[in-house]
Amino acid sequence: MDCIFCKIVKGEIPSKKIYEDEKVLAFYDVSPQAPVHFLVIPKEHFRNFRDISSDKLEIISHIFKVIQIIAEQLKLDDGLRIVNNYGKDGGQTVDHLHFHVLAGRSLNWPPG
Ligand code: DGP
Repeated sequence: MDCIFCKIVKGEIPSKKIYEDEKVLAFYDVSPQAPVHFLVIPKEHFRNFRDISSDKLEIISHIFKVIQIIAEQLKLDDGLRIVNNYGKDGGQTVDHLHFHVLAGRSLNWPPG
């Protein structure tokens, strides 16, 4: 499958990894929008959050557990933002489910 993030999971495209286990990979975004900006992805290919069948939804809680672990490791105690862009209007550009985690500066709300 021609998916950039599947290639990152397989090591075919290099990435700056923060965390990895059997289900999930976290790595720094190539185009950071904040001093800290990383992505957390399932290793299994889901196109987006709506592509996850009910019996596999536990991957979402696992991803949030991983974000808790990384927030602790990186000491992101002043706050952070978790973002999932979905579809054309949501600004999704890579069709492999991913959560952005942004931190290290005060973030604007609402987003543009
Ligand atoms: P989104 O617009 O929500 O689909 O975000 C996709 C993000 O993926 C975007 O912030 C840039 C990042 N990205 C795309 N290609 C690569 C890559 O090859 N390596 C890394 N580290 N990040 C990538």
